[in-house]
Amino acid sequence: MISHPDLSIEQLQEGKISGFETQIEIKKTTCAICSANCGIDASVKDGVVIKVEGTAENPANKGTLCSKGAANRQYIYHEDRIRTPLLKRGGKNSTEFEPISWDQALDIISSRMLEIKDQSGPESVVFFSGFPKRLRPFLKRLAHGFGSPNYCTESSTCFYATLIANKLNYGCAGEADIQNSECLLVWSTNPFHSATADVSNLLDAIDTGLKIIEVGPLITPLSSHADIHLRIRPGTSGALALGMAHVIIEEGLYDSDFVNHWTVGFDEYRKYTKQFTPSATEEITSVPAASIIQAARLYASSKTSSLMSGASPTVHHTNGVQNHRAITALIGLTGNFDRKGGNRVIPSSHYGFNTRQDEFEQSKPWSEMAPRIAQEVLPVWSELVEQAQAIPLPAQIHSGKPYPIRAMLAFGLNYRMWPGSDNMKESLKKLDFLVDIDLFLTDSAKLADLVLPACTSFEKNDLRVWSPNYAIWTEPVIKPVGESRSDINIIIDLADKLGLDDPLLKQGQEACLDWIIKPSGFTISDLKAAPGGMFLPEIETPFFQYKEKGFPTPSGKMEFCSSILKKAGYDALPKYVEPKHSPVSAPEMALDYPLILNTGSRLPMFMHSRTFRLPWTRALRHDPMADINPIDGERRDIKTGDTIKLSTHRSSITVKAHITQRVPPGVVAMFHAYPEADVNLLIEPDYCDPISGYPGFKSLLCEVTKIMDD
Ligand SMILES: Nc1nc2c(c(=O)[nH]1)N[C@H]1C(S)=C(S)[C@@H](COP(=O)(O)OP(=O)(O)OC[C@H]3O[C@@H](n4cnc5c(=O)[nH]c(N)nc54)[C@H](O)[C@@H]3O)O[C@H]1N2
Ligand SMILES: Nc1nc2c(c(=O)[nH]1)N[C@H]1C(S)=C(S)[C@@H](COP(=O)(O)OP(=O)(O)OC[C@H]3O[C@@H](n4cnc5c(=O)[nH]c(N)nc54)[C@H](O)[C@@H]3O)O[C@H]1N2
Ligand code: SF4
Ligand SMILES: [Mo]
Repeated sequence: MISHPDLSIEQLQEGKISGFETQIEIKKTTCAICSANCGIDASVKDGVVIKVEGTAENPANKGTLCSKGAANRQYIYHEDRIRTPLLKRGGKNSTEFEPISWDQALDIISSRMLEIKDQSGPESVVFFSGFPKRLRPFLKRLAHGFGSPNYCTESSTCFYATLIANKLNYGCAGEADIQNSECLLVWSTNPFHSATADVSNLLDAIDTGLKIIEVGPLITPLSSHADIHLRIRPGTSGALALGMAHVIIEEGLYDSDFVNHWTVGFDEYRKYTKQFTPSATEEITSVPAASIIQAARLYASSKTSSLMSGASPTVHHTNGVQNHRAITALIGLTGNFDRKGGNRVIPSSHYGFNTRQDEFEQSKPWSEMAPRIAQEVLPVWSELVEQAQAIPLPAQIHSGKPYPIRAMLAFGLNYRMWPGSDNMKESLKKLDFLVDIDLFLTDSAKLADLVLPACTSFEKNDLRVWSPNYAIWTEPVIKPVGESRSDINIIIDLADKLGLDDPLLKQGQEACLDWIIKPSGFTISDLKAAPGGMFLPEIETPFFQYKEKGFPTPSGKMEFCSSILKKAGYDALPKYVEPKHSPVSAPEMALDYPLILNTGSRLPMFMHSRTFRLPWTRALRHDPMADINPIDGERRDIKTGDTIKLSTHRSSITVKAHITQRVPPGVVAMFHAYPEADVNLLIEPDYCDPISGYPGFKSLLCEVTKIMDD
């Protein structure tokens, strides 16, 4: 059949148009460069992806792709892709590898892991997942089956600290019900850069009258749509939230019915907020008092208001959990918890609906395993998060206390994720056995004794569900590059080699997923019938669930004063303390390092460490650049493009200057994970929040100086 009679074969080929004439076939898959997992139409010819486009019928990305997604072919076929298992030759410091077979590799891994388990206990082996998400339930099950409590992930810097804050306040988290809201308080998240697929819905809601209050030091694409933008000094969110609460309480704008019936600790909280007058709050946060009052009134007196915050910017501070508690306390204070147009409670899992994921992954109770890494020093983390905290991992590797950590099986390890990344790198060299499974031979993979090749989303099966009810099961659209394999299949094969008697894992990925999603009422077979994805029956989640069941906190109510924090010896109220290193808390240090360093605010073309190597995305911002306000640039005679030294009291890196109003005066912003200018070298390994263990990536002290060309 001729599909395009008006075009010549040359034209069809040049346009990479699918059809009989060109032998180009469109196959459905997803992009896994970030967690949005946009639907992709991959044009495949002779087993090679020759073009990628967004899937039009996918309700999440609606046919669009971002700059990173458009560069997927450079990602899949990059020369750094690992093509076979690799065994290190010539000792720890060597970077020479020899290709070996999968059988040899899995034999070596299982025998070394079992030997170390025998000698030092299963807890001495760590199971780690970096940014990759979908393998996690399988990896945790493998860790617990092996007997190790030390399954940990990149979530040691992402999302869980906000979850902890929400659990302390409410026992659970509530998502912004934007479509039904009159006012949206966007507290430090920039979806235009970090979640591009979500932006069209947000813009639609703004078009139909949604009021926006944006909180954040940086100017973002949202700022031009915002009714109010509070350009806060980094690390002072807690004070701003308490200041808004002060206005709301003093002006009687709070929901007294909710507060009286459903909260504990309100009197202490009310008393505490008294000191956060608008002018005192301005003094701390740099936000004008009048704007604080205006924002508090708009948020509290709109008929419905919701709060949207990011997974990390409010908690990448040494005072992060308490800051985030203060922010989300505003939801309860104004009666916007679990109501239409407020913040609603929806089932949480990697799959977006009710599943048996928890049962699947926690295959052994904590009481039957050794304590997790840093369990004693982070009791609240250990009580509220069902995995180990990875940030203190290098400290335990170095000290061997309370027990030695000797081996690590890591999927997607990037030592530049850790504050004091050189310290993490050194600790990895001390391990007796390190395995890294990655797509690319990264600087971290080069430290491993054995490296295994993982494959991309284009080369494997995957289950993905977009909230609230669109799901896809993908088949591989091309053969795996080289001998690479899917992470989940690697885990399943390893479980077998390790002799784990796990009847579920033995049945393979599909059977495991079917077991996990059983409560949803659909199966993988159902999804196979719809290659581009399908709508599932929408689950009605009722509002005001707490009125039936109470809050899942120790008191059964929302806790302005947290009983869990009190028991663990922390402040029960969401008390504001300065970041450990700020111009206020460390004036001596600020003499030499007067600027505030804010690291890792997202740039649209970079995804942590992953897309620097892609020519298209790298070309959009070739050099590592620090954003500096014109006032600070002028004072130091620094112009855009100048080579500068960005320093903290710990270390310094060389970058280019980018003079921009995007950052307020006194603040320097720098993206993280650049291989040649790693900003995490500038941060102390223990510069962390005492409750969550999260690093203070977004508020510390620095200086920039021009490097004179010879
Ligand atoms: N392109 C791209 N997208 C990504 C990622 C990526 O690396 N690249 N990473 C993904 C991941 S893992 C995450 S966690 C999300 C994060 O994505 P977002 O939640 O959007 O977080 P950021 O971009 O770090 O910061 C958003 C805003 O927070 C504000 N902010 C920064 N510091 C402070 C502060 O100290 N106080 C206050 N109140 N506000 C502050 C700034 O104004 C900034 O614009 O992005 C995800 N999406
Ligand atoms: N200074 C500073 N540091 C930060 C942050 C910050 O804002 N500032 N943000 C923090 C946050 S929020 C996060 S989430 C972390 C991100 O933490 P990282 O884990 O460092 O994230 P990535 O660099 O995206 O991915 C890690 C590795 O996973 C590999 N990988 C990708 N896909 C796959 C796959 O399917 N399988 C396997 N096996 N490997 C894969 C990649 O190639 C890469 O080498 O960084 C944190 N670090
Ligand atoms: S937002 Fe971009 S990188 Fe993320 S999944 Fe979509 S296309 Fe891929
Ligand atoms: Mo993150």
